[in-house]
Amino acid sequence: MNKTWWKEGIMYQIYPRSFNDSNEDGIGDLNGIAEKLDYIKDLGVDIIWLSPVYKSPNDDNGYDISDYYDIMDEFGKMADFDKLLEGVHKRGMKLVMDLVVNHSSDEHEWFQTSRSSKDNPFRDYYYWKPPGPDGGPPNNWQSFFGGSAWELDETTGEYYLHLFTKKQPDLNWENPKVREEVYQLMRFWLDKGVDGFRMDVIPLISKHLDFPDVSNDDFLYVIEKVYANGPRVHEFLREMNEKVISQYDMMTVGEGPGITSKLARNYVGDDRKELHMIFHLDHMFLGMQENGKFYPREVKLSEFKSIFTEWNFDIGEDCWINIYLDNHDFPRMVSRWGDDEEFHNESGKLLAMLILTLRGTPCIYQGSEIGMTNVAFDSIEDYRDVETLNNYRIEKAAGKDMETFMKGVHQNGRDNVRTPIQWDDSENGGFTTGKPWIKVNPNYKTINAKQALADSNSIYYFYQEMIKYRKANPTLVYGDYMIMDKDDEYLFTYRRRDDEHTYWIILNMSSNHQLFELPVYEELSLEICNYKDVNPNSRKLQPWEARLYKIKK
Ligand code: ISL
Ligand code: CA
Repeated sequence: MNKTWWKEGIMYQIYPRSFNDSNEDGIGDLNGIAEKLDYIKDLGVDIIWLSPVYKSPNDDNGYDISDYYDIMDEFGKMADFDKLLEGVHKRGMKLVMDLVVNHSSDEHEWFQTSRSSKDNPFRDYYYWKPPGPDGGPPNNWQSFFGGSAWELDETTGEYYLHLFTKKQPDLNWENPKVREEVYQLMRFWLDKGVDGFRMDVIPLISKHLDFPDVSNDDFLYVIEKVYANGPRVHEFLREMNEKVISQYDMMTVGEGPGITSKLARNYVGDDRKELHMIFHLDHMFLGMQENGKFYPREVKLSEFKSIFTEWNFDIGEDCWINIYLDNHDFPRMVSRWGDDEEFHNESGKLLAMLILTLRGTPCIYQGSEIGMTNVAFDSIEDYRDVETLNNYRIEKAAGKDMETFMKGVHQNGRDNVRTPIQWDDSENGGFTTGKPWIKVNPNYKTINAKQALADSNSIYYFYQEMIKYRKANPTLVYGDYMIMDKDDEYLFTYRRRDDEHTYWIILNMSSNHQLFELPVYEELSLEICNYKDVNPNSRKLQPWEARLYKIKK
Protein backbone atom coordinates (compact mmCIF):
# COMPACT_ATOMS: atom_id res chain seq x y z
CA MET A 1 0.00 0.00 0.00
CA ASN A 2 1.55 3.30 -1.11
CA LYS A 3 1.24 6.14 1.39
CA THR A 4 0.59 9.57 -0.11
CA TRP A 5 -0.59 13.05 0.85
CA TRP A 6 -3.81 12.74 -1.07
CA LYS A 7 -4.81 9.60 0.80
CA GLU A 8 -4.12 11.20 4.17
CA GLY A 9 -5.49 14.66 3.40
CA ILE A 10 -8.91 16.04 4.27
CA MET A 11 -10.67 17.63 1.29
CA TYR A 12 -13.09 20.53 1.44
CA GLN A 13 -15.25 21.50 -1.52
CA ILE A 14 -15.99 25.15 -2.26
CA TYR A 15 -18.84 26.14 -4.55
CA PRO A 16 -17.60 29.69 -5.12
CA ARG A 17 -20.89 31.28 -6.11
CA SER A 18 -22.38 30.45 -2.71
CA PHE A 19 -19.38 30.73 -0.43
CA ASN A 20 -18.66 34.35 0.44
CA ASP A 21 -19.26 37.64 -1.37
CA SER A 22 -16.50 40.24 -0.95
CA ASN A 23 -17.84 43.05 -3.14
CA GLU A 24 -21.52 42.94 -2.24
CA ASP A 25 -22.92 42.12 -5.67
CA GLY A 26 -24.70 39.09 -4.20
CA ILE A 27 -22.36 36.53 -5.78
CA GLY A 28 -19.58 34.69 -3.98
CA ASP A 29 -16.11 35.36 -5.38
CA LEU A 30 -12.39 34.58 -5.11
CA ASN A 31 -11.59 37.38 -2.69
CA GLY A 32 -14.47 36.17 -0.55
CA ILE A 33 -12.84 32.76 -0.37
CA ALA A 34 -9.47 34.33 0.44
CA GLU A 35 -11.06 36.06 3.47
CA LYS A 36 -12.10 32.71 4.89
CA LEU A 37 -8.94 30.65 4.45
CA ASP A 38 -8.15 30.69 8.15
CA TYR A 39 -11.61 29.36 8.92
CA ILE A 40 -11.01 26.45 6.54
CA LYS A 41 -7.50 25.79 7.75
CA ASP A 42 -8.63 25.79 11.40
CA LEU A 43 -11.09 23.03 10.65
CA GLY A 44 -8.12 20.83 9.70
CA VAL A 45 -8.51 20.88 5.93
CA ASP A 46 -5.53 19.97 3.72
CA ILE A 47 -6.95 20.13 0.20
CA ILE A 48 -9.44 22.62 -1.18
CA TRP A 49 -11.42 21.61 -4.27
CA LEU A 50 -12.76 24.66 -6.08
CA SER A 51 -15.80 24.11 -8.25
CA PRO A 52 -15.25 25.86 -11.62
CA VAL A 53 -14.06 29.46 -11.58
CA TYR A 54 -13.32 29.78 -15.32
CA LYS A 55 -15.03 32.18 -17.69
CA SER A 56 -18.59 31.00 -18.18
CA PRO A 57 -22.02 32.23 -19.21
CA ASN A 58 -23.30 30.28 -16.19
CA ASP A 59 -25.99 28.18 -17.75
CA ASP A 60 -24.86 25.50 -15.28
CA ASN A 61 -22.99 27.70 -12.77
CA GLY A 62 -19.54 27.41 -14.28
CA TYR A 63 -19.80 23.81 -15.52
CA ASP A 64 -20.15 25.41 -18.97
CA ILE A 65 -16.78 26.98 -19.74
CA SER A 66 -16.24 29.56 -22.46
CA ASP A 67 -12.54 30.21 -21.73
CA TYR A 68 -10.38 27.74 -19.84
CA TYR A 69 -7.58 30.29 -19.42
CA ASP A 70 -9.49 33.05 -17.69
CA ILE A 71 -11.56 33.70 -14.58
CA MET A 72 -15.32 34.24 -14.55
CA ASP A 73 -16.10 37.97 -14.40
CA GLU A 74 -18.25 37.70 -11.27
CA PHE A 75 -15.52 35.80 -9.41
CA GLY A 76 -12.67 38.27 -10.00
CA LYS A 77 -9.49 38.54 -12.01
CA MET A 78 -6.56 36.23 -12.61
CA ALA A 79 -4.58 38.31 -10.09
CA ASP A 80 -7.21 37.44 -7.45
CA PHE A 81 -6.81 33.78 -8.31
CA ASP A 82 -3.04 34.01 -7.96
CA LYS A 83 -3.44 35.66 -4.57
CA LEU A 84 -5.88 32.98 -3.47
CA LEU A 85 -3.53 30.20 -4.54
CA GLU A 86 -0.70 31.87 -2.65
CA GLY A 87 -2.89 32.19 0.45
CA VAL A 88 -3.80 28.51 0.27
CA HIS A 89 -0.18 27.44 -0.09
CA LYS A 90 1.03 29.81 2.61
CA ARG A 91 -1.24 27.99 5.03
CA GLY A 92 0.14 24.62 4.01
CA MET A 93 -2.95 23.58 2.07
CA LYS A 94 -3.33 22.41 -1.54
CA LEU A 95 -5.69 23.67 -4.21
CA VAL A 96 -7.45 21.39 -6.66
CA MET A 97 -9.33 22.80 -9.65
CA ASP A 98 -12.37 21.44 -11.42
CA LEU A 99 -11.56 20.12 -14.90
CA VAL A 100 -14.71 20.22 -17.04
CA VAL A 101 -13.68 18.81 -20.41
CA ASN A 102 -16.39 16.38 -21.41
CA HIS A 103 -18.08 19.49 -22.76
CA SER A 104 -17.47 23.21 -23.12
CA SER A 105 -19.89 26.09 -23.25
CA ASP A 106 -21.60 26.74 -26.57
CA GLU A 107 -20.12 30.23 -26.18
CA HIS A 108 -16.57 28.88 -26.30
CA GLU A 109 -14.88 30.08 -29.49
CA TRP A 110 -14.21 26.47 -30.49
CA PHE A 111 -17.94 25.88 -30.66
CA GLN A 112 -18.71 29.25 -32.19
CA THR A 113 -16.40 28.36 -35.07
CA SER A 114 -17.47 24.73 -35.14
CA ARG A 115 -21.11 25.59 -35.72
CA SER A 116 -20.38 28.17 -38.41
CA SER A 117 -20.01 25.71 -41.33
CA LYS A 118 -19.56 22.02 -42.10
CA ASP A 119 -15.98 22.31 -43.24
CA ASN A 120 -14.18 24.57 -40.78
CA PRO A 121 -11.14 23.26 -38.85
CA PHE A 122 -13.12 23.18 -35.58
CA ARG A 123 -16.09 21.23 -36.92
CA ASP A 124 -14.81 17.96 -35.48
CA TYR A 125 -14.08 19.44 -32.04
CA TYR A 126 -17.70 18.42 -31.33
CA TYR A 127 -20.15 15.71 -32.42
CA TRP A 128 -22.27 16.75 -35.42
CA LYS A 129 -24.82 14.46 -37.06
CA PRO A 130 -27.41 14.84 -39.77
CA PRO A 131 -31.05 14.37 -38.67
CA GLY A 132 -32.25 10.80 -38.09
CA PRO A 133 -34.39 8.90 -40.63
CA ASP A 134 -37.60 10.56 -39.34
CA GLY A 135 -36.05 14.01 -39.62
CA GLY A 136 -35.64 14.25 -35.82
CA PRO A 137 -32.60 13.75 -33.59
CA PRO A 138 -29.99 11.16 -34.68
CA ASN A 139 -30.90 8.82 -31.79
CA ASN A 140 -32.99 8.72 -28.62
CA TRP A 141 -30.30 9.72 -26.11
CA GLN A 142 -31.56 11.83 -23.24
CA SER A 143 -29.76 14.70 -21.57
CA PHE A 144 -28.92 14.26 -17.85
CA PHE A 145 -31.11 17.30 -17.25
CA GLY A 146 -34.14 16.16 -19.26
CA GLY A 147 -35.06 16.24 -22.96
CA SER A 148 -33.13 15.07 -26.01
CA ALA A 149 -29.34 15.08 -25.87
CA TRP A 150 -29.28 16.46 -29.43
CA GLU A 151 -29.93 20.03 -30.55
CA LEU A 152 -30.57 21.07 -34.12
CA ASP A 153 -28.37 23.94 -35.26
CA GLU A 154 -30.02 26.00 -38.00
CA THR A 155 -26.80 27.20 -39.63
CA THR A 156 -25.83 23.82 -41.03
CA GLY A 157 -29.01 21.83 -40.45
CA GLU A 158 -27.16 19.28 -38.31
CA TYR A 159 -27.57 18.19 -34.70
CA TYR A 160 -24.86 18.43 -32.03
CA LEU A 161 -24.58 16.20 -28.97
CA HIS A 162 -25.01 17.60 -25.46
CA LEU A 163 -25.32 15.10 -22.60
CA PHE A 164 -26.04 18.04 -20.28
CA THR A 165 -27.77 21.32 -21.23
CA LYS A 166 -27.90 22.48 -24.82
CA LYS A 167 -25.38 25.13 -23.82
CA GLN A 168 -22.90 22.34 -22.94
CA PRO A 169 -21.92 20.67 -26.24
CA ASP A 170 -19.84 17.49 -25.81
CA LEU A 171 -16.23 17.73 -26.95
CA ASN A 172 -15.04 15.14 -29.43
CA TRP A 173 -12.15 13.33 -27.74
CA GLU A 174 -11.59 11.20 -30.86
CA ASN A 175 -9.93 14.29 -32.29
CA PRO A 176 -6.28 14.37 -31.14
CA LYS A 177 -6.34 18.17 -31.34
CA VAL A 178 -9.05 18.29 -28.68
CA ARG A 179 -6.99 16.07 -26.43
CA GLU A 180 -3.93 18.29 -26.90
CA GLU A 181 -6.03 21.35 -26.03
CA VAL A 182 -7.03 19.66 -22.78
CA TYR A 183 -3.46 18.69 -21.86
CA GLN A 184 -2.30 22.19 -22.64
CA LEU A 185 -4.85 23.84 -20.41
CA MET A 186 -4.09 21.39 -17.61
CA ARG A 187 -0.39 22.33 -17.86
CA PHE A 188 -1.29 26.01 -17.77
CA TRP A 189 -2.93 25.65 -14.34
CA LEU A 190 -0.40 23.15 -13.03
CA ASP A 191 2.45 25.45 -14.01
CA LYS A 192 0.76 28.17 -11.98
CA GLY A 193 1.07 25.83 -9.04
CA VAL A 194 -2.34 24.21 -8.62
CA ASP A 195 -2.11 20.79 -7.03
CA GLY A 196 -4.50 18.72 -9.07
CA PHE A 197 -7.90 18.31 -10.65
CA ARG A 198 -11.31 16.99 -9.83
CA MET A 199 -12.46 15.75 -13.23
CA ASP A 200 -16.07 16.35 -14.09
CA VAL A 201 -17.96 13.34 -15.56
CA ILE A 202 -14.67 11.91 -16.76
CA PRO A 203 -15.97 8.42 -17.71
CA LEU A 204 -18.15 10.10 -20.35
CA ILE A 205 -15.33 11.37 -22.57
CA SER A 206 -15.27 8.38 -24.92
CA LYS A 207 -18.48 7.82 -26.91
CA HIS A 208 -19.88 4.76 -28.63
CA LEU A 209 -19.43 6.04 -32.15
CA ASP A 210 -22.28 4.00 -33.59
CA PHE A 211 -24.54 6.05 -31.27
CA PRO A 212 -26.92 3.16 -30.51
CA ASP A 213 -30.48 3.89 -29.45
CA VAL A 214 -31.10 3.32 -25.77
CA SER A 215 -33.66 0.64 -24.99
CA ASN A 216 -33.83 0.68 -21.23
CA ASP A 217 -35.70 2.94 -18.80
CA ASP A 218 -33.21 2.60 -15.98
CA PHE A 219 -31.17 5.77 -16.26
CA LEU A 220 -28.30 4.46 -14.14
CA TYR A 221 -28.02 1.35 -16.26
CA VAL A 222 -27.95 3.52 -19.36
CA ILE A 223 -25.25 5.76 -17.89
CA GLU A 224 -23.07 2.76 -17.09
CA LYS A 225 -23.57 0.91 -20.39
CA VAL A 226 -24.07 3.69 -22.92
CA TYR A 227 -22.95 7.15 -21.82
CA ALA A 228 -20.00 6.22 -19.61
CA ASN A 229 -17.11 3.76 -19.93
CA GLY A 230 -16.85 4.15 -23.71
CA PRO A 231 -14.43 2.06 -25.79
CA ARG A 232 -11.46 4.47 -25.65
CA VAL A 233 -11.86 5.98 -22.18
CA HIS A 234 -8.89 4.12 -20.68
CA GLU A 235 -6.69 4.83 -23.65
CA PHE A 236 -7.48 8.56 -23.31
CA LEU A 237 -6.83 8.59 -19.57
CA ARG A 238 -3.54 6.75 -19.95
CA GLU A 239 -2.47 9.25 -22.55
CA MET A 240 -3.43 12.11 -20.22
CA ASN A 241 -1.52 10.41 -17.43
CA GLU A 242 1.57 9.92 -19.53
CA LYS A 243 1.57 13.42 -20.98
CA VAL A 244 0.46 15.43 -17.94
CA ILE A 245 -0.43 13.72 -14.68
CA SER A 246 2.79 11.74 -14.30
CA GLN A 247 4.83 14.90 -14.98
CA TYR A 248 3.66 16.68 -11.82
CA ASP A 249 3.28 16.00 -8.10
CA MET A 250 -0.45 16.29 -8.26
CA MET A 251 -3.64 14.49 -7.41
CA THR A 252 -6.52 13.55 -9.64
CA VAL A 253 -9.99 12.58 -8.61
CA GLY A 254 -12.50 11.58 -11.23
CA GLU A 255 -16.19 12.17 -10.77
CA GLY A 256 -17.53 8.79 -11.73
CA PRO A 257 -21.14 8.52 -12.88
CA GLY A 258 -21.39 5.08 -14.48
CA ILE A 259 -18.33 3.69 -12.70
CA THR A 260 -19.50 0.68 -10.70
CA SER A 261 -17.47 -0.87 -7.89
CA LYS A 262 -16.47 -3.66 -10.29
CA LEU A 263 -15.25 -1.22 -12.94
CA ALA A 264 -13.44 1.12 -10.56
CA ARG A 265 -10.09 -0.58 -10.55
CA ASN A 266 -9.82 -0.02 -14.31
CA TYR A 267 -9.69 3.69 -13.53
CA VAL A 268 -7.80 3.81 -10.25
CA GLY A 269 -5.80 0.60 -9.89
CA ASP A 270 -2.16 1.43 -9.05
CA ASP A 271 -0.94 -0.47 -12.09
CA ARG A 272 -3.39 1.24 -14.48
CA LYS A 273 -1.63 4.62 -14.62
CA GLU A 274 -4.88 6.53 -15.08
CA LEU A 275 -6.40 8.36 -12.10
CA HIS A 276 -5.60 8.42 -8.39
CA MET A 277 -9.11 8.12 -7.04
CA ILE A 278 -12.76 8.60 -7.86
CA PHE A 279 -15.94 9.93 -6.36
CA HIS A 280 -18.44 7.18 -7.08
CA LEU A 281 -22.13 8.10 -7.06
CA ASP A 282 -23.82 4.89 -5.92
CA HIS A 283 -24.99 6.21 -2.56
CA MET A 284 -25.85 9.58 -4.11
CA PHE A 285 -28.26 8.00 -6.60
CA LEU A 286 -29.80 5.70 -3.98
CA GLY A 287 -33.60 5.95 -4.15
CA MET A 288 -33.43 8.11 -7.28
CA GLN A 289 -32.85 5.32 -9.75
CA GLU A 290 -36.38 4.03 -10.20
CA ASN A 291 -38.41 7.20 -10.87
CA GLY A 292 -35.77 9.87 -11.02
CA LYS A 293 -34.50 12.25 -8.37
CA PHE A 294 -37.75 14.25 -8.14
CA TYR A 295 -39.82 11.16 -7.31
CA PRO A 296 -37.57 9.36 -4.84
CA ARG A 297 -38.39 6.25 -2.87
CA GLU A 298 -37.52 5.49 0.76
CA VAL A 299 -34.04 4.09 1.29
CA LYS A 300 -33.11 1.47 3.88
CA LEU A 301 -30.00 1.77 6.04
CA SER A 302 -28.93 -1.71 4.94
CA GLU A 303 -28.81 -0.53 1.32
CA PHE A 304 -26.73 2.49 2.27
CA LYS A 305 -24.28 0.38 4.25
CA SER A 306 -23.94 -2.26 1.59
CA ILE A 307 -22.73 0.33 -0.90
CA PHE A 308 -19.77 1.26 1.30
CA THR A 309 -19.07 -2.37 2.02
CA GLU A 310 -19.25 -3.53 -1.57
CA TRP A 311 -17.00 -0.75 -2.74
CA ASN A 312 -14.47 -1.47 -0.09
CA PHE A 313 -14.20 -5.14 -1.04
CA ASP A 314 -14.47 -4.72 -4.78
CA ILE A 315 -11.69 -2.16 -5.12
CA GLY A 316 -9.28 -4.07 -2.89
CA GLU A 317 -5.97 -3.00 -1.38
CA ASP A 318 -4.38 -1.04 -4.18
CA CYS A 319 -7.27 1.25 -5.19
CA TRP A 320 -8.44 4.43 -3.62
CA ILE A 321 -11.73 6.38 -3.55
CA ASN A 322 -13.25 9.43 -1.92
CA ILE A 323 -15.70 9.31 0.93
CA TYR A 324 -18.43 11.94 0.94
CA LEU A 325 -22.09 12.25 1.80
CA ASP A 326 -23.01 15.40 -0.09
CA ASN A 327 -21.70 17.81 -2.71
CA HIS A 328 -23.02 20.62 -4.92
CA ASP A 329 -25.34 18.22 -6.82
CA PHE A 330 -27.02 16.30 -4.00
CA PRO A 331 -28.97 17.17 -0.84
CA ARG A 332 -27.41 18.22 2.47
CA MET A 333 -26.13 15.22 4.33
CA VAL A 334 -27.77 16.02 7.66
CA SER A 335 -31.15 16.34 5.92
CA ARG A 336 -30.68 13.24 3.81
CA TRP A 337 -28.91 10.78 6.09
CA GLY A 338 -29.45 12.35 9.52
CA ASP A 339 -32.26 14.09 11.39
CA ASP A 340 -32.08 17.80 10.64
CA GLU A 341 -34.62 18.75 13.31
CA GLU A 342 -34.71 17.11 16.73
CA PHE A 343 -31.25 15.53 16.49
CA HIS A 344 -29.58 18.05 14.24
CA ASN A 345 -26.49 18.38 16.42
CA GLU A 346 -26.14 14.67 17.25
CA SER A 347 -26.76 13.37 13.74
CA GLY A 348 -24.56 16.06 12.20
CA LYS A 349 -21.74 14.81 14.40
CA LEU A 350 -22.46 11.16 13.73
CA LEU A 351 -22.16 11.75 10.00
CA ALA A 352 -18.86 13.55 10.59
CA MET A 353 -17.60 10.45 12.38
CA LEU A 354 -18.80 8.32 9.50
CA ILE A 355 -16.97 10.18 6.74
CA LEU A 356 -13.84 10.55 8.86
CA THR A 357 -13.50 6.88 9.77
CA LEU A 358 -14.18 5.11 6.49
CA ARG A 359 -11.41 4.00 4.12
CA GLY A 360 -10.91 6.68 1.46
CA THR A 361 -10.12 10.39 1.33
CA PRO A 362 -12.90 12.31 3.11
CA CYS A 363 -14.42 15.31 1.38
CA ILE A 364 -16.48 17.86 3.30
CA TYR A 365 -18.87 20.02 1.31
CA GLN A 366 -18.95 23.69 2.36
CA GLY A 367 -21.41 24.41 5.15
CA SER A 368 -21.94 20.80 6.16
CA GLU A 369 -19.32 21.33 8.88
CA ILE A 370 -21.83 23.64 10.58
CA GLY A 371 -24.77 21.37 9.84
CA MET A 372 -26.41 23.41 7.09
CA THR A 373 -29.65 21.81 5.94
CA ASN A 374 -31.85 21.48 2.88
CA VAL A 375 -34.15 24.37 2.04
CA ALA A 376 -37.80 24.32 0.92
CA PHE A 377 -38.76 27.40 -1.08
CA ASP A 378 -42.50 27.47 -1.87
CA SER A 379 -42.18 29.09 -5.25
CA ILE A 380 -40.31 27.82 -8.28
CA GLU A 381 -39.33 31.48 -8.79
CA ASP A 382 -36.85 31.12 -5.96
CA TYR A 383 -35.00 28.26 -7.66
CA ARG A 384 -31.98 28.80 -9.89
CA ASP A 385 -30.68 25.36 -10.86
CA VAL A 386 -31.05 24.51 -14.54
CA GLU A 387 -31.82 20.86 -13.74
CA THR A 388 -34.70 21.83 -11.42
CA LEU A 389 -36.05 24.47 -13.82
CA ASN A 390 -35.84 22.21 -16.90
CA ASN A 391 -37.65 19.41 -15.14
CA TYR A 392 -40.28 21.77 -13.76
CA ARG A 393 -41.07 22.85 -17.32
CA ILE A 394 -41.12 19.27 -18.63
CA GLU A 395 -43.33 17.96 -15.83
CA LYS A 396 -45.72 20.88 -16.04
CA ALA A 397 -46.10 20.48 -19.80
CA ALA A 398 -46.84 16.79 -19.20
CA GLY A 399 -49.65 17.75 -16.83
CA LYS A 400 -48.01 16.25 -13.73
CA ASP A 401 -49.03 17.12 -10.19
CA MET A 402 -46.69 20.00 -9.44
CA GLU A 403 -47.11 19.79 -5.69
CA THR A 404 -45.61 16.31 -5.73
CA PHE A 405 -42.85 17.55 -8.01
CA MET A 406 -42.02 20.42 -5.61
CA LYS A 407 -41.75 17.90 -2.77
CA GLY A 408 -39.12 16.14 -4.87
CA VAL A 409 -37.32 19.45 -5.38
CA HIS A 410 -37.35 20.09 -1.63
CA GLN A 411 -35.91 16.65 -1.06
CA ASN A 412 -33.39 16.28 -3.87
CA GLY A 413 -33.04 19.48 -5.89
CA ARG A 414 -29.50 20.78 -6.30
CA ASP A 415 -30.30 24.21 -4.88
CA ASN A 416 -30.58 22.57 -1.44
CA VAL A 417 -26.80 22.73 -1.28
CA ARG A 418 -26.34 25.96 -3.21
CA THR A 419 -27.92 28.44 -0.81
CA PRO A 420 -25.33 30.87 0.55
CA ILE A 421 -23.07 29.86 3.42
CA GLN A 422 -24.52 31.09 6.68
CA TRP A 423 -21.67 32.99 8.29
CA ASP A 424 -23.61 34.77 11.04
CA ASP A 425 -27.11 35.83 12.07
CA SER A 426 -27.09 39.20 10.29
CA GLU A 427 -29.19 39.75 7.17
CA ASN A 428 -28.47 37.20 4.40
CA GLY A 429 -26.47 35.20 6.92
CA GLY A 430 -23.52 37.54 6.48
CA PHE A 431 -22.93 36.17 2.97
CA THR A 432 -23.58 39.52 1.30
CA THR A 433 -25.06 42.91 2.03
CA GLY A 434 -26.29 42.97 -1.57
CA LYS A 435 -29.09 40.88 -3.00
CA PRO A 436 -27.96 37.25 -2.96
CA TRP A 437 -28.23 35.42 -6.32
CA ILE A 438 -30.26 32.76 -4.52
CA LYS A 439 -32.10 33.20 -1.24
CA VAL A 440 -30.44 32.32 2.02
CA ASN A 441 -31.89 29.38 3.97
CA PRO A 442 -34.24 31.00 6.54
CA ASN A 443 -32.66 28.95 9.33
CA TYR A 444 -29.50 31.11 9.24
CA LYS A 445 -30.41 32.77 12.55
CA THR A 446 -29.71 29.56 14.42
CA ILE A 447 -27.43 27.67 12.04
CA ASN A 448 -24.40 29.78 11.19
CA ALA A 449 -20.61 29.72 11.47
CA LYS A 450 -20.40 32.45 14.11
CA GLN A 451 -22.70 30.51 16.41
CA ALA A 452 -20.78 27.30 15.69
CA LEU A 453 -17.45 28.88 16.56
CA ALA A 454 -18.85 30.30 19.81
CA ASP A 455 -20.24 26.94 20.98
CA SER A 456 -17.72 24.31 22.07
CA ASN A 457 -20.46 21.69 21.60
CA SER A 458 -21.01 22.54 17.93
CA ILE A 459 -20.83 20.23 14.93
CA TYR A 460 -17.87 22.33 13.68
CA TYR A 461 -15.72 21.48 16.71
CA PHE A 462 -16.64 17.83 16.42
CA TYR A 463 -15.30 17.82 12.85
CA GLN A 464 -12.16 19.48 14.12
CA GLU A 465 -11.73 16.86 16.83
CA MET A 466 -12.40 13.96 14.45
CA ILE A 467 -9.96 15.32 11.87
CA LYS A 468 -7.23 15.65 14.48
CA TYR A 469 -7.91 12.15 15.66
CA ARG A 470 -7.81 10.67 12.16
CA LYS A 471 -4.49 12.35 11.50
CA ALA A 472 -3.01 11.05 14.73
CA ASN A 473 -4.31 7.53 14.07
CA PRO A 474 -3.34 6.55 10.50
CA THR A 475 -5.00 3.15 10.92
CA LEU A 476 -8.19 5.09 10.22
CA VAL A 477 -6.68 6.05 6.86
CA TYR A 478 -4.91 2.88 5.75
CA GLY A 479 -6.33 0.11 7.91
CA ASP A 480 -8.76 -2.47 6.58
CA TYR A 481 -12.53 -2.22 6.99
CA MET A 482 -15.04 -4.80 8.13
CA ILE A 483 -18.74 -4.31 8.72
CA MET A 484 -20.43 -6.06 11.65
CA ASP A 485 -24.16 -5.64 11.16
CA LYS A 486 -24.92 -5.51 7.49
CA ASP A 487 -28.64 -6.28 7.84
CA ASP A 488 -29.38 -4.06 10.83
CA GLU A 489 -31.67 -1.16 9.90
CA TYR A 490 -30.60 1.12 12.78
CA LEU A 491 -26.94 0.53 13.54
CA PHE A 492 -23.84 0.91 11.43
CA THR A 493 -20.96 -0.83 13.18
CA TYR A 494 -17.57 -1.45 11.63
CA ARG A 495 -13.97 -2.12 12.43
CA ARG A 496 -10.80 -0.48 11.12
CA ARG A 497 -7.63 -2.42 11.75
CA ASP A 498 -4.00 -2.86 10.80
CA ASP A 499 -1.14 -4.84 12.32
CA GLU A 500 -0.84 -2.41 15.19
CA HIS A 501 -4.25 -1.04 16.11
CA THR A 502 -7.94 -1.85 16.05
CA TYR A 503 -10.83 0.61 16.18
CA TRP A 504 -14.57 0.03 16.40
CA ILE A 505 -17.03 2.63 15.18
CA ILE A 506 -20.59 2.30 16.41
CA LEU A 507 -23.24 4.54 14.92
CA ASN A 508 -26.88 4.60 15.91
CA MET A 509 -28.49 5.93 12.76
CA SER A 510 -31.95 6.21 14.25
CA SER A 511 -33.92 8.55 16.51
CA ASN A 512 -34.51 5.82 19.12
CA HIS A 513 -32.39 4.11 21.72
CA GLN A 514 -30.57 1.01 20.51
CA LEU A 515 -28.52 -1.75 22.10
CA PHE A 516 -25.31 -3.00 20.56
CA GLU A 517 -22.83 -5.82 21.05
CA LEU A 518 -19.23 -6.25 19.97
CA PRO A 519 -17.25 -9.44 19.39
CA VAL A 520 -14.32 -8.11 21.39
CA TYR A 521 -12.50 -9.71 24.32
CA GLU A 522 -9.84 -7.05 24.84
CA GLU A 523 -10.46 -3.94 26.88
CA LEU A 524 -11.88 -1.00 24.96
CA SER A 525 -11.12 2.65 25.35
CA LEU A 526 -13.86 5.08 24.34
CA GLU A 527 -11.95 7.71 22.40
CA ILE A 528 -14.68 9.94 20.97
CA CYS A 529 -18.43 10.19 21.44
CA ASN A 530 -20.98 12.77 20.33
CA TYR A 531 -22.75 12.70 23.72
CA LYS A 532 -21.21 13.92 26.99
CA ASP A 533 -20.64 11.75 30.05
CA VAL A 534 -21.31 8.44 28.37
CA ASN A 535 -20.48 5.31 30.33
CA PRO A 536 -18.01 3.53 28.04
CA ASN A 537 -19.16 0.15 29.31
CA SER A 538 -22.83 0.75 28.62
CA ARG A 539 -24.17 -1.00 25.56
CA LYS A 540 -27.15 1.29 25.20
CA LEU A 541 -26.97 4.06 22.61
CA GLN A 542 -28.94 7.26 22.66
CA PRO A 543 -30.56 8.58 19.46
CA TRP A 544 -27.90 9.20 16.80
CA GLU A 545 -25.16 8.36 19.26
CA ALA A 546 -21.76 7.77 17.69
CA ARG A 547 -18.87 6.09 19.49
CA LEU A 548 -15.31 5.49 18.46
CA TYR A 549 -13.52 2.81 20.51
CA LYS A 550 -9.93 1.73 20.36
CA ILE A 551 -8.77 -1.66 21.59
CA LYS A 552 -6.30 -1.25 24.44
CA LYS A 553 -3.02 -3.07 23.95
O1 ISL B 1 -26.80 16.12 -10.43
C1 ISL B 1 -26.99 15.15 -11.12
C2 ISL B 1 -28.28 14.81 -11.66
O2 ISL B 1 -29.22 14.83 -10.70
C3 ISL B 1 -25.91 14.26 -11.50
O3 ISL B 1 -26.36 13.29 -12.35
C4 ISL B 1 -24.86 15.08 -12.20
O4 ISL B 1 -25.37 15.61 -13.37
C5 ISL B 1 -23.68 14.22 -12.55
O5 ISL B 1 -23.16 13.74 -11.35
C6 ISL B 1 -22.63 15.05 -13.28
O6 ISL B 1 -22.30 16.17 -12.53
C7 ISL B 1 -21.28 17.02 -12.95
O7 ISL B 1 -21.41 17.45 -14.29
C8 ISL B 1 -22.52 18.29 -14.59
C9 ISL B 1 -22.71 19.43 -13.60
O8 ISL B 1 -23.97 20.02 -13.77
C10 ISL B 1 -22.57 18.97 -12.17
O9 ISL B 1 -22.66 20.06 -11.29
C11 ISL B 1 -21.25 18.26 -12.06
O10 ISL B 1 -20.94 17.87 -10.75
C12 ISL B 1 -22.26 18.85 -15.96
O11 ISL B 1 -21.01 19.46 -15.99
CA1 CA C 1 -19.12 39.17 -5.42
